[in-house]
Amino acid sequence: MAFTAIRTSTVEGVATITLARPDKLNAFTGVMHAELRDALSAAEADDTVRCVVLTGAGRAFSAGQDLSEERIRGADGAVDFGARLERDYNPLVERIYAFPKVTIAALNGPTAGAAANVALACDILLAARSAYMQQAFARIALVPDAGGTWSLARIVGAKRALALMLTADQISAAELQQMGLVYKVFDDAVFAGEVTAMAKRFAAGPAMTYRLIKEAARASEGHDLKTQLALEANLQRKAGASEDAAEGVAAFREKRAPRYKGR
Ligand code: LHQ
Repeated sequence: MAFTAIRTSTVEGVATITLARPDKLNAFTGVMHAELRDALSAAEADDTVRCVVLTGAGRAFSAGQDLSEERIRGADGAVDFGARLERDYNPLVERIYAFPKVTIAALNGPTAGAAANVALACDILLAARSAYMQQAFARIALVPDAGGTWSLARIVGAKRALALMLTADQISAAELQQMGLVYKVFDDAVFAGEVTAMAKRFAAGPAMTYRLIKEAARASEGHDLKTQLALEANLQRKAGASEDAAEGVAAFREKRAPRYKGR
């Protein structure tokens, strides 16, 4: 596929999708969204892909919506930002959130506006030490979107989430880690290598079990304990019957590394 706003590569089970408009800090456009949809479909359909990494080219992850892109207008001719969300961001966030393979957002630099909340839809966020995240919306008199008003509070608590959204402060990688928004921070010089190492770990892991773990984690958002316990029993039944679980237990007994097949 010939992309213009992103780049993709697949190496050893890891599909890397790179937002690639570095001159504009990888700001999102309609074209970028369309290409992301194609790239995610390709990564989902390719059985050899076990892990997807989303990152940015150049010095930023992404500065969010491209503020110079032509605006969508409603039937009355008025600018309609809601239409942009409904057309592009909302489906993207839902798609990433429910993606059946492990997703990593690799924050290589500034991560602002909608880009921050697209990243938060990924399973694991890794950050370069120089990276920061900014719920930049209020600075330009906009409301946080792309799921931020939902996900932030669930991760950092309601009060901190509201402060992040109202202040639009730039939050350093170290603070992001303290707040639980980012799982690990690596020095810039080793960041790319560390991201690849973690992605490869997932690519060599039990893919079906990862899918079930994600299903359990996502479903828990709306469940009480009793419902979740029942779901866990069902998912464990599936995982326990998998070839990978038999291999995992055998490898443990034989004191060797497991060789997972993803089923
Ligand atoms: C940009 C952008 C950008 C275009 C940097 N657009 N060019 C969703 C749907 C519908 C409607 C509206 O909103 C949304 C949600 C959103 O995401 S709204 C956008 C939220 N994002 C922002 O408000 C962040 C805007 N960017 C910034 O504040 C700064 O660029 C940050 C703080 C991220 C980085 O600052 P610097 O490191 O100083 O870089 P810079 O500002 O010099 O940017 C470099 C270039 O990238 C520059 O272009 P130029 O031609 O002058 O070199 C910027 O204009 C361009 N750029 N963000 N979002």
